[in-house]
Amino acid sequence: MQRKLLYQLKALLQKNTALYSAVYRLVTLNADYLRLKLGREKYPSRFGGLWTDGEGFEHELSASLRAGDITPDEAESMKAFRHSGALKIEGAIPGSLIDRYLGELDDLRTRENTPLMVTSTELDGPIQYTEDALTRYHSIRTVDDYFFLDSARDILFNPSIVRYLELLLRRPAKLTQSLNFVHGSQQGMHRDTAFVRMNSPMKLLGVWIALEDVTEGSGELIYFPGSHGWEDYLFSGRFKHYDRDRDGEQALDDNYLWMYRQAEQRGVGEERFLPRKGDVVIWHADLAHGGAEVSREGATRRSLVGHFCPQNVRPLYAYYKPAQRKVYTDGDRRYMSSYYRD
Ligand SMILES: O=C(O)CCC(=O)C(=O)O
Repeated sequence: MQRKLLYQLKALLQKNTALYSAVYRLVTLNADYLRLKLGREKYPSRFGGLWTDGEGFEHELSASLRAGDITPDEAESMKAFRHSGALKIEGAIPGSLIDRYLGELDDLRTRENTPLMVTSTELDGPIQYTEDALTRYHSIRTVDDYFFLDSARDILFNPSIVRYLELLLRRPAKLTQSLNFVHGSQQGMHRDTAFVRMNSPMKLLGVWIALEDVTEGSGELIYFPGSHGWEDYLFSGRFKHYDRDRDGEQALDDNYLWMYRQAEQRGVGEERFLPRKGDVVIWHADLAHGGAEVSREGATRRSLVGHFCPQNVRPLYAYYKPAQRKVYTDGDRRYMSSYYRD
């Protein structure tokens, strides 16, 4: 009921973009983001960024090295991330943990009345997991299985991942969503800032974990290196995130074509991620990425993606689905979900 009212109010406000924008800013206000917007820290994007994007990067990195807060190897990784928008960690997750997770996930999926939900670009909203759904819909993914499975949390909060998340975010990280794929997503090139919406849009990181060796033709992850540094793409001339009701379907195609035009103009080619089981890539909120075409029919590409933000940032679903605002804890791990609650 509360949600229906919120949606009606939103639809009404969206008729006036300037008014909607003002109300949106007020409702989703984030102190950290406000500080960024007031310009005390300088970033290429008008929506702020991570410290690795900032003007003071070299200076801050040297200070961290001097203070012993970061190792020389980690400092090199920060430089690589600033440059390319991606950071790879080889062999981060033990195979035995992945096998335990896949086994537990299978048990949960096949349980009568499984609580697990799946989403697809072809569906309007989440539906209950069925084996049939996994092959019937395009880009199907099981969402937020960490809500039920310790093993999923053990993977997503693996110490090597958490260390890099916290180096990049400079705060404890909060998990807000996960996607488990059996097959390649074949998702078009996009920036997460368009769809994984936060009240500080650039304070977001994607973590992609290979659950098996990934081979060419299986719909491998592709990305445009350095695209996190390209200019902002504005939906409805103002917003960093996409909203179907506000921006319309055409905006998605325009955004997709813009990405390829940018790459062409800048002479940037697609990079393919062909990891071994247990390898991880962490990407920047604005890195253009997607899933390549599956050219070998039936090939699997088992993977798990997590989207993280710092603890002082909120995903937008906390506003339009207030019942999903709760932050859960498991030791020092923090997570939320837009699909499930206790
Ligand atoms: O795994 C993929 O193919 C793409 C995943 C993705 O785009 C995302 O999680 O943002």
